[in-house]
Formats: sequence, C-alpha cells, structure tokens
Amino acid sequence: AQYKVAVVGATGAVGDTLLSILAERQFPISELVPLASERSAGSRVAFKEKQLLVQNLDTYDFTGTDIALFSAGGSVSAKYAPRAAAAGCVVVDNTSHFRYDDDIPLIVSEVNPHAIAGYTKRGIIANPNCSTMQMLVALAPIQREVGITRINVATYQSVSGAGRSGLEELGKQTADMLNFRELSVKKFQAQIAFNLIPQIDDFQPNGYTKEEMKMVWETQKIFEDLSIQVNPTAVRVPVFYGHSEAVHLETKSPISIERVFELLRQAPGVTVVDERKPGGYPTPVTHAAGKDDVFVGRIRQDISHPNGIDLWVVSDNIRKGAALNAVQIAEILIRDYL
Ligand code: A2P
Ligand code: 11C
Repeated sequence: AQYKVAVVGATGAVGDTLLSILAERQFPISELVPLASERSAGSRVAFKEKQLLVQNLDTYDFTGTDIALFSAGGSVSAKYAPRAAAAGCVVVDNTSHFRYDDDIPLIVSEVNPHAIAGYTKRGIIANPNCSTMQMLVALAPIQREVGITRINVATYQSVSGAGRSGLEELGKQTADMLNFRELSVKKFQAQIAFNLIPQIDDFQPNGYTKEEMKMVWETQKIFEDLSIQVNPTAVRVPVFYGHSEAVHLETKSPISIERVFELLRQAPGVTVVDERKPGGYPTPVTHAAGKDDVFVGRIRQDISHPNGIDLWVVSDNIRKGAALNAVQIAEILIRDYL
C-alpha cells in the first residue's frame, strides 16, 4: 500500500529533515503534501527529485490524507492536529502539546512501540522531546534488565533544538564576534556564541525549567513507571547539531559494567564509542550530527554509589530526537495498524 502523507511545518528545521528521512527510508508515499503558514505557502521544498509546492495549513482539507507529521509548534498542533484526526488522518505530533495526556501514546520506537495501539482513542501519537528521546534509547536496556530508580542528568543542547532561528542566531553572533561587531541577542536569553545558557524553555514554579520537567514526565510515561526519579539540568551550548548528556543513574539492583557494555552493544539504535583514550568517545560534531544512532561513551561505574552507572549520550536532536523517530512511528503504524 501507499499513503498520502502531509508534513506540517515543512519549511522548518525538523520539517526539512522529515522530508529527507521519508525519502531516504523509502516510506511508501502516493502523494506528499508540504504544509506551512500563509507566509511560505506558494514556496517550494525539495522531496526526492521534485520541488513541491508548499500549501497553507489553514485552508488544507485533511480528508483523504492518511498520515500527518506535525512539527510547527505546540499552538499549531493544538489547533490543527484534532482537525486532521477528525478527518480520519493519523497524526504523529512532534510538539509537547499532547504528550502528557493519558489517552495519547508517547512513543520511542525502540522503547515502547506496543503503546502505539492506543492511537485509536484520539488519532494522535506524540513524539517525545529530543533530550528525553536519546536518553531513553540508551537507558531502555538497563531499565529492562535491572530497573532504574533515579537519573541525574545534565544536558548540553545544540541551538538547532530551537529551530531555524536558533541556528541563525549562533551563526550570526559568531560572525559578529569574530568581526568585532556589536552582538544582538534575540532568540536566546543571553549571548550563545562562545557562551552557554542554563535555561531552556520557561521556568516552572518548582525552579526547574519546562525542558527539564519534560524529561521527568516523559521518562515516567514512556518507561511506564511513575516511581523513577529524574533530576535534570538543561543547558544550551554553542553547538549547531547534536545534543549531549552526562547521565548518572542508580539501578534497583547492582549491574556490572561489563554487562552494561554488552547490553548497549546489542541495543537497537545505539552505537557504543568507548575507548578510554583521547577522542575515544562520541562528540556531537565527530559522531552524531547527520547520523541516526544514539552514541554512548564514557561508560563507567560511579565511584560514589554502589548501584551507580555513568554514561555520556550524544545524538542528532533533529534526526533521532525529532524527525527520525516520527518516521519510525509512522513505519510501525503502517506495518501493524493501518
Ligand atoms: P513558515 O515557513 O510558514 O513560518 P522552525 O522550528 O525551524 O522554526 O520551523 C517552524 C515551522 O512551522 C515552519 O515550517 C513554519 O512555517 C511552521 N509554522 C509556524 N507557524 C505556523 C502556522 N501558524 N501554521 C502553519 N505552519 C506554521
Ligand atoms: C530544545 N528540546 O532543544 C528542545 C526542543 O518539546 O519538542 C524540542 C521541544 C519539544 O530546545
């Protein structure tokens, strides 16, 4: 079978990658419809060897469209995803808008694909936040084997997580710095070039940011275990593509470091890069950017805790963290459900 697929936010950073991943993986498409706002309706985006006309989401009728991949921001999903679902189109939503609703499946393709079955309730499946996604791909085999009680994590998140305007701000500020020009700060809360910012998204009443709380809520929902404690600090760094995370976890029962290596080497979607020598670990630029896998290194026993394991987890936030997982959800959907 072939499917009529719409990409909402087709002109954005994630939308662009959605189009290339759908083409790369030869998703069975009868027609691809790129959608965006009125601003870019009428422009063109590349799909395979064609230049497709971008249509206005606001006036698009989803009747007859089988699957829509939404990546145009939470307020756009809030308004248009239910409209698409009501027309019989299954929505894979990349925003945080529906993620925490009990009747919306929240899926990492390697971790909880069985939960896709719940899509029939509202016709919408949510794609997790990029920083949760890569962490859980790496932790799932350990969670399955011995159980995880607590996760301490510090993130180092690239500017592409904030969309095209994030990429532009780092590029422009870097050029301005090197040319002794005055900087302008628009997208981020402080200068991002040659700096880092310990705030992603808005502050919550408990002093954590929304990005940090997403990692808490999403981990508990995806692992189907509300007892897992998650303590994140999310930091924006001057990297274009690829999020990194220093993950410190505590397991229910002890696990040897040899067994952790074995589990991660067998884990789907994971590449272990751990040589304990200079350069023998993943970095966003040398390993992750433009790649599909989640790269794990610096694997070691925590010397401060008997059941502690430390990991360094790096992945392309636009690919596995967003577009790739959305396409993988759609692949499971057509294989098992549609
Ligand atoms: P547009 O080009 O029309 O602004 P990014 O995450 O890289 O900033 O991209 C955001 C994407 O979401 C773009 O494709 C953008 O399209 C799209 N978008 C933003 N607002 C809307 C809207 N109100 N309706 C449809 N698409 C939207
Ligand atoms: C960032 N994680 O890196 C954010 C972007 O909930 O899908 C993704 C926001 C989300 O800025």
